[in-house]
Amino acid sequence: MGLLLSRIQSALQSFYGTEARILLLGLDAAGKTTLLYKLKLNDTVTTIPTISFNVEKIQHINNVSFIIWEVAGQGLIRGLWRHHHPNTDGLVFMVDSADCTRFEEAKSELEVVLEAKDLQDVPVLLLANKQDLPGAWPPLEVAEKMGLRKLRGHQWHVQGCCAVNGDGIPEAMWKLSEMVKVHRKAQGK
Ligand SMILES: Nc1nc2c(ncn2[C@@H]2O[C@H](COP(=O)(O)OP(=O)(O)OP(=O)(O)O)[C@@H](O)[C@H]2O)c(=O)[nH]1
Ligand SMILES: [Mg+2]
Repeated sequence: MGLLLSRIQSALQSFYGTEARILLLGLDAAGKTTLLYKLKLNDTVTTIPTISFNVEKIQHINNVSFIIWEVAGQGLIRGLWRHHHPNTDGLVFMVDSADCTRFEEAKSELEVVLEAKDLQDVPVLLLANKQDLPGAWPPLEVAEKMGLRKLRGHQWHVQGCCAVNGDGIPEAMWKLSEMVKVHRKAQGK
């Protein structure tokens, strides 16, 4: 009976698509809000630092719709991140690729996030943002600095992007949708 139900559920999912809950984290000023509203409105909005969180539903990309939770990145309020961990299907971690002075801080925060019990196995998309700025580090080097090359037990992908003009975002979201599907399947969902 359980097998039958799960087959019906996966048939319905391929018809209606999957809904994925995505956690969008990163240090303050990495570009998270800019990305969220680029995705939602296809527009570049003027942002102010997020105080708590923003949440938006992004319609189907590759048959997956995303509920994206952007949680504030400022130091004192990073403690909020853990309240958003449960039921996450994918983690997007955003880094300002042009600010190498904060790579170490970003790496430490990512390590803490990846240790969380609720986030074991979740796919990780590293967005090496602000590739338009002079001196931006190449995506693979940002991944190296974030320690992702040594990450085990998670699917991961790094994508260079510019949240302001949208470069790299479609490719990133497509890859995220693929990783979420693999993750869901592995969980038998
Ligand atoms: N040049 C450039 N600037 C960017 C890019 N993405 C974001 N920014 C700018 O970076 C600044 C911070 O962007 P936000 O989107 O507010 O950053 P955030 O990660 O949401 O920050 P918090 O909400 O404080 O955690 C803004 O001035 C954006 O316009 C990018 O790809 N290139
Ligand atoms: Mg923000």
